[in-house]
Amino acid sequence: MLQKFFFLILSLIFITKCISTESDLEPVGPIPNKHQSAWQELEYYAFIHFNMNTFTNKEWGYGDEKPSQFNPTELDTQQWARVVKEAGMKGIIITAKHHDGFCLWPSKFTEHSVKNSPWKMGKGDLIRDLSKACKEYGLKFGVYLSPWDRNHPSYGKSEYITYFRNQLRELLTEYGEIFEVWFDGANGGDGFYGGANEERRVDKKMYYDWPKTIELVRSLQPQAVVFSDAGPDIRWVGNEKGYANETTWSPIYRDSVFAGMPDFQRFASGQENGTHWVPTETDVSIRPGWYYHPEQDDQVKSLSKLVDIYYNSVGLNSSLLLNLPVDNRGLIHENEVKNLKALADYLNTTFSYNYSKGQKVKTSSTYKGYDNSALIDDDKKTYWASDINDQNPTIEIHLDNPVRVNTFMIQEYLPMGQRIKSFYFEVFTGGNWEKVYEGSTIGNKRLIRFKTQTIERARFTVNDKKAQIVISNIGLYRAKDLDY
Ligand code: FUL
Repeated sequence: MLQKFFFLILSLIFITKCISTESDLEPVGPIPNKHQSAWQELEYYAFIHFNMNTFTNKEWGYGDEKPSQFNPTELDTQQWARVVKEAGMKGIIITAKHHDGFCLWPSKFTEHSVKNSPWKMGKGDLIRDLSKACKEYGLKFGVYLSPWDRNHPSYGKSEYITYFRNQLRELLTEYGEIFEVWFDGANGGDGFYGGANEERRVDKKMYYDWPKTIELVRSLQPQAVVFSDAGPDIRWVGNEKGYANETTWSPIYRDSVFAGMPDFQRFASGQENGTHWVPTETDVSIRPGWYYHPEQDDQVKSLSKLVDIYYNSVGLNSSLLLNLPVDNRGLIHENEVKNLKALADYLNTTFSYNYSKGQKVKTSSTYKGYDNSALIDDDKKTYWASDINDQNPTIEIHLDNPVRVNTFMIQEYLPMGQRIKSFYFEVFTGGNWEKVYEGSTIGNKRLIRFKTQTIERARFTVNDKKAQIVISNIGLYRAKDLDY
């Protein structure tokens, strides 16, 4: 009898232990490392394409340009930093060297640089000026270094890789902290190549020996995230139009992809069961070209287009790298300044007031102590989790008084992995629930737009998920109506 009793007690202890370890909240799939997490907070930052092409009015220089052609007369990196800061962007990535090989810093390893240009009588260093301006304005600073070099005589041979890494070392050791290193997937083709004037194709997967170059970045700037089509830290969104995919998984089977691979687009959505955390970055230019062309002065993207891009990048689990083609005076053009400011005002007005704050939030379940008050505390580090057995978790906002809104925001708590596979969103108005949106993934941030209306409640429901959901924040906003 006593034996049976002991056996029962032991079994009970064993079962309770199993349940409690099984039910502890654990990440699902890959998660961001600390540098990726810091990058994820930036959301919106500037690309600046300014280099030899600005003066030759081209998009891709052949590599035979003369340093004497680089001659900005009013170059002012302080103006760039000020405009970017006032636009609400968090940093700048500059084309230190584009495909034509001209360097914006006086590299020791080539004569094809600012040191042989009339600008500042060859004494200038644009990378230094810009890194200082960024520091002064509290902006992050990043570099684009084109792997393809249509000027260099050794491009295509192993000597060029040494040259490329020497340049990278200069950029990563002489200009302070770098937040992102940007490697373009476009490489190999015809060019000047020191006078050879020929076509040089490279094996995009093998030629650059990327793992070694990435090791170099890690050793010199461990906090920097490395962008290329395929990562390792951040991947390309798959187009240059400013639009992430409706389904955007941050995980990807990273080791099966490489920069410049011809069919990269098929990875644009990421993979639900990917093995590595490699979130997307959406790069798009504010004008049709990446570089400044005077004939495009009246083609700066409008406020409504920029808003649309913002919602479809930042609001679709991506970040927005918006390119500003600095003009041939060396300034961000007035037309850009105007539209960037309009976007900043629009976003500030929209997101400065969260209508769900201080309201009643009801959730279909709550896991352990992860209380749903965390959803409206505007703190990304606190979160609510649904119960393991809750198949279709819901979050409902009950408003004290009806409000006129048109935007819903929701964020998954990324240190627990990306979990939501599909959802829908409803509003309660005039005594009925109305479904206003159906979607798939969430990730860092999902912004949902719907017709401006007065609502009494709002409800987010999960259709399908990888595991119990873990959400850090939600929000309800009213954006000014625009014509799209
Ligand atoms: C592309 C380049 O070829 C363009 O010139 C531009 O720099 C863009 C950001 O990436 O692949």
